[in-house]
Amino acid sequence: MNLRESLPLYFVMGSPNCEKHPANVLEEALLGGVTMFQFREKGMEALEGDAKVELAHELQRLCRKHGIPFIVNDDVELALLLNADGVHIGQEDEPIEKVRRKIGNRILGVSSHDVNEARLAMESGADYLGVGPMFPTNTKNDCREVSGPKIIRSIRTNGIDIPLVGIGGIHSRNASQVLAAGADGVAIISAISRHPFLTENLAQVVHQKLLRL
Ligand code: TZP
Ligand code: MG
Repeated sequence: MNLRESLPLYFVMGSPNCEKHPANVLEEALLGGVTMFQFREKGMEALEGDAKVELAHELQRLCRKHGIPFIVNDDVELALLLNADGVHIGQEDEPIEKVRRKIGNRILGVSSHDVNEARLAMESGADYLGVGPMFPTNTKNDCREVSGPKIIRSIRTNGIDIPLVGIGGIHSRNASQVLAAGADGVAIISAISRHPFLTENLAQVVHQKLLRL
């Protein structure tokens, strides 16, 4: 499947983001229409070791059942162990080329905060970019300054045309601004993990906006 088609509603989550069991949260979100999933087990009381592997495996099975890609945040060994569909890394993680050598042709996503980082990531072989934070968020405490959807517009006007999602503080009432700026989709943690039963609203907003573009 074409990667761009997997990006419209990209759900990112780990157990610290959930108020009930992550598998129940993901299942509800999948029924609501998420198109790709990233396992991001980070922050307070994040699981480690076998417990992390087991949860990842359980969530991967749900993604397989629903036919959507399963991406692992920043843990190449786990991604290879589970034969995940891809890996997402940040600017502070292992270099892009090194990760690419390890994961072969699996999907590689890279967080980028400005035009330079986006260009470098593209030239180094990223398959898609996560750009943000779009809006204020409480989910990530070491977040950079809010760049807003305008940073996506400037990435696009600078000729960087690889698949890209916005991330940070996105919900059903502001998602369309991110898509209008040139994103292929929105990456969301809390607006889904804390309200998975509302995912269908978000899916509707996203698909309507993308179809009209
Ligand atoms: N990277 C930039 S902002 C962010 C990440 C992982 C957090 C997004 O979480 P939320 O709850 O969708 O604002
Ligand atoms: Mg990281």
